[in-house]
Amino acid sequence: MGSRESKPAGVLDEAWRTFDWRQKEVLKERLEKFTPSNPDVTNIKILVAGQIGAGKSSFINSVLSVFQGEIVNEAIADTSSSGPCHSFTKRLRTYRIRSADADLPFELCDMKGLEPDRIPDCQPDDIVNSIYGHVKEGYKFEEKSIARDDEHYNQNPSLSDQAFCLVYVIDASTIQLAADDKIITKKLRLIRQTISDKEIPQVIVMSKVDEACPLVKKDLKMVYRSKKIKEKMELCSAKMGVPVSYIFPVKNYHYEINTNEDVDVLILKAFDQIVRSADTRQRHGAYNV
Ligand SMILES: Nc1nc2c(ncn2[C@@H]2O[C@H](COP(=O)(O)OP(=O)(O)O)[C@@H](O)[C@H]2O)c(=O)[nH]1
Ligand SMILES: [Mg+2]
Repeated sequence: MGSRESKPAGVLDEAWRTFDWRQKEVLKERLEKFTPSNPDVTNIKILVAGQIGAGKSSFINSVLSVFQGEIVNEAIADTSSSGPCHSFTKRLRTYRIRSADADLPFELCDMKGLEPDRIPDCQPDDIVNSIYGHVKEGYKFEEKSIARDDEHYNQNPSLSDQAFCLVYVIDASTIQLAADDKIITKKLRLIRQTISDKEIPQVIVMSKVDEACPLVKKDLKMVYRSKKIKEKMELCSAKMGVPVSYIFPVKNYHYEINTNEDVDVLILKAFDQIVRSADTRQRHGAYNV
């Protein structure tokens, strides 16, 4: 009361991150024209990790959708078609990003199996092996990690086989202020310890911002003015040890039948940062493993 316009509770006066909602075409075009700066590289591989249900498949679908200009459900179709009897079947799946008329030099790998207590489940070793490029597409993760004589074991991974950005998808609607540490499972911690000397960039995609804040659900543009989202980002940063500038809030496509400008631009902004981080790391050469 008293103010000219009543502002709903939880809305900050100023956006906590400056964001140009009209940059979609600029970002999209830049990514469509992108070529890896290391001439020995044909594509940039990005690993997408996170707990089951966090929104990994939806994020991959959303990136695919933005570039296709229509809703794509490749990654989700894969999970649902495996059916309940095969829900433990976890294969390494890679998704190639395509624009209207060409394949783009980006590959997204859906890393399944970071569920904290599920057995059989893939091993941290296998995820590390996937980062280093030792695991070939289609490999089925088992309880024990990949053997060196397995037909899917790649002895001599090229730069394009190795992943140069690790993306964690974290569900904004379930991050708690309480001292529960579930978002970093023991496995994730182990993986991070193992690769800590490799300087692999890490980007966090904070999904489901619509579910986390009703203001954002009503209007996605409120994402950078929502107090709740700001707090969740800070919490996420503290828990994961990743600077807030490497955390990107998104709403994934999950039930829509058409793409939408606001959803697209947030997805593109996250993806642009992922690609640029990966490219910078890749310029320094392969992991020596
Ligand atoms: N409201 C909302 N739901 C989402 C979002 N992203 C994913 N979901 C839903 O969350 C559930 C799990 O998503 P999924 O991509 O399969 O997670 P995954 O197990 O990490 O691959 C699905 O029911 C999705 O429809 C989002 O940004 N907003
Ligand atoms: Mg999935």
